[in-house]
Amino acid sequence: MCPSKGTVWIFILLFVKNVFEQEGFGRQKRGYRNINDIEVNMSDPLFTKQWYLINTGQADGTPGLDLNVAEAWQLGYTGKGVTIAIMDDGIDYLHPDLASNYNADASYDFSSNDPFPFPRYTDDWFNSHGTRCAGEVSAAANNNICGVGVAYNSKVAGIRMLDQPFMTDIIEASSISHMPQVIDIYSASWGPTDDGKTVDGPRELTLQAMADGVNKGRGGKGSIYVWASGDGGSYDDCNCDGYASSMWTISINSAINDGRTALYDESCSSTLASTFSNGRKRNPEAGVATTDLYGNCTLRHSGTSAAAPEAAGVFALALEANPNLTWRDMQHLSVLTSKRNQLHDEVHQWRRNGVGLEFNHLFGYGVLDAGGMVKMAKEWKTVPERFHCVAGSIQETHKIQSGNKLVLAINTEACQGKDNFVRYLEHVQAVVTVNASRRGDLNINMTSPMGTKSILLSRRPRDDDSKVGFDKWPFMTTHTWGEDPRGTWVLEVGFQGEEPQRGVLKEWTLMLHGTQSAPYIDQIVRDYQSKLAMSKKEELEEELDEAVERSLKSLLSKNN
Ligand SMILES: *[C@@H]1O[C@H](CO)[C@@H](O)[C@H](O)[C@H]1NC(C)=O
Ligand SMILES: *[C@@H]1O[C@H](CO)[C@@H](O)[C@H](O)[C@H]1NC(C)=O
Ligand SMILES: *[C@@H]1O[C@H](CO)[C@@H](O)[C@H](O)[C@H]1NC(C)=O
Ligand SMILES: *[C@@H]1O[C@H](CO)[C@@H](O)[C@H](O)[C@H]1NC(C)=O
Ligand SMILES: *[C@@H]1O[C@H](CO)[C@@H](O)[C@H](O)[C@H]1NC(C)=O
Ligand SMILES: [Ca+2]
Ligand SMILES: [Ca+2]
Ligand SMILES: [Ca+2]
Repeated sequence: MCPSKGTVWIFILLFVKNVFEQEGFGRQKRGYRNINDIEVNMSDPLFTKQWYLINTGQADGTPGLDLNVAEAWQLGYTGKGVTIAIMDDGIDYLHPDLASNYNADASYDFSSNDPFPFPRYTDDWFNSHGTRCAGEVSAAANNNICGVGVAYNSKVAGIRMLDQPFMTDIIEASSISHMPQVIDIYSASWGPTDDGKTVDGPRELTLQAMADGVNKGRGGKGSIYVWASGDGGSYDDCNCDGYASSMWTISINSAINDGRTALYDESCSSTLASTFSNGRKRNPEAGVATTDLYGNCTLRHSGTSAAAPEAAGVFALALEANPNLTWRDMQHLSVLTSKRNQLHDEVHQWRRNGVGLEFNHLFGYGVLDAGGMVKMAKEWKTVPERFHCVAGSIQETHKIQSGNKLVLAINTEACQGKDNFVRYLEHVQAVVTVNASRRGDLNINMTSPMGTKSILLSRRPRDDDSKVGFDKWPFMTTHTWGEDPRGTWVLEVGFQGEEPQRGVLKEWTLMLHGTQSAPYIDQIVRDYQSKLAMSKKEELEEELDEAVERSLKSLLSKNN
């Protein structure tokens, strides 16, 4: 009997994700290097305070809980040839730690329409955000000034766009589509108000700009949009933020230096991965050390704002390792190489999805691992073509009441037999129209045919909207990545909270996005594929074990 490609692939996925954790291999675990073996010596005074780069336990942190940049740097990747734009309140491009890496040609000021995105002065240094973010990505190394950027030889561009009386669709769209053949990565640490009651997202022009970016940017490989998941804390849900929850953005949450969630972290099913931000303790050195306005340095950058640029830096390292990576490759690499490490979320368990990928509702697939990412990026083959399937749609009205949740099912073949069959999932969207006497008390879960439950909407106690509800809102989940979408999807809609509520669901449309052919096989078992196809099940697993181990060895450990 010939095993299906699916079986092979599922097994490989399990293997890839577990290769660092399983016991019994005759080789060293990755990602658990001895801190004393890290031979990175920088003259920058803040370097040893940048625990998010190399965590040796500074500021009461957990040793080893970091971005593993040392490994990527040792392999020679420092961001050369990659440009990252910080879309923010400007950049102090005269800063001695930024000036040498500043890309003036790719910079612009959309807040005051000129080519100089210098921050506007205020007495309280309010407009320091962009400068701090820029330093995390591109601060120069070994120059005795401040610290070191994640991609310290990358170029940074300033796109000033947050500092005007109010935001417009045109400013957002212009920023997001600024020089897409020069800028590789756009980092955004902003979005709708984090008040726990806003439901908002990109408007028409910005949506179009994002779609154009991923389709046409970087010579068609797609602009990489990195987004902070938001600072609304447990009272907000980042799936109500249409920027963070977009499929075209990689949304990044944060962990603090001991692996816990930050108090301002929002959770949602669209977050892909995490990086680091400031601690809960008063210890000033538990913050994010970086450049600050007017040539200064700071130890106190914070928020998921601080997390997104770290991810942009890691992606710059990956792009240097392989400039061919598409916007989707970057998401696949994040899913495969991010680590649970020592992250802990007191509210949501870590779970495995139907193909064995470990995820968490707040941290996504875990913390980015720069070393793991560049090694995999180097050997990466672009994932197969992406397809889109409307798996089903329920458009009758259904009542919802407290104490009596609504359960709906869509049974789907995922467009099998048609050109747009989706067999291996990437993103899944549930487009929902629902109203409620109190929107904030609504909660919505969706379970995939392989049994993975995504929390699409959690209770938001401050949201007392009773009129608008959600109008064709695309709730997104990344949790079912790699799964086979064929079968029955279940949507559960209910109320949580003290007062009895009622509402009406008017639409649930299930949209599947992903590939028809299996990704990764080329990368991992290309030499063994034909042989494997002829093997029997048990032999298959044994052989695959060896094959994968050999391939992975060359793929992942070549440089050790
Ligand atoms: C780092 O480099 C400096 C100057 O080159 C040297 O004095 C110092 O001993 C080095 N430190 C380590 C840990 O290698
Ligand atoms: C910032 O730098 C300026 C000189 O570049 C210095 O005068 C000032 O004291 C610094 N401010 C802080 C808060 O460190
Ligand atoms: C990128 O693509 C080009 C053209 O397809 C190929 O020649 C090159 O080897 C690729 N580079 C990497 C690092 O995969
Ligand atoms: C929800 O929509 C239904 C049908 O359009 C309407 O009858 C009901 O009054 C609405 N409920 C709320 C809370 O807005
Ligand atoms: C959704 O899942 C959460 C977490 O497991 C649970 O607390 C909640 O009751 C569920 N809601 C519905 C409507 O099933
Ligand atoms: Ca420096
Ligand atoms: Ca938010
Ligand atoms: Ca996103």
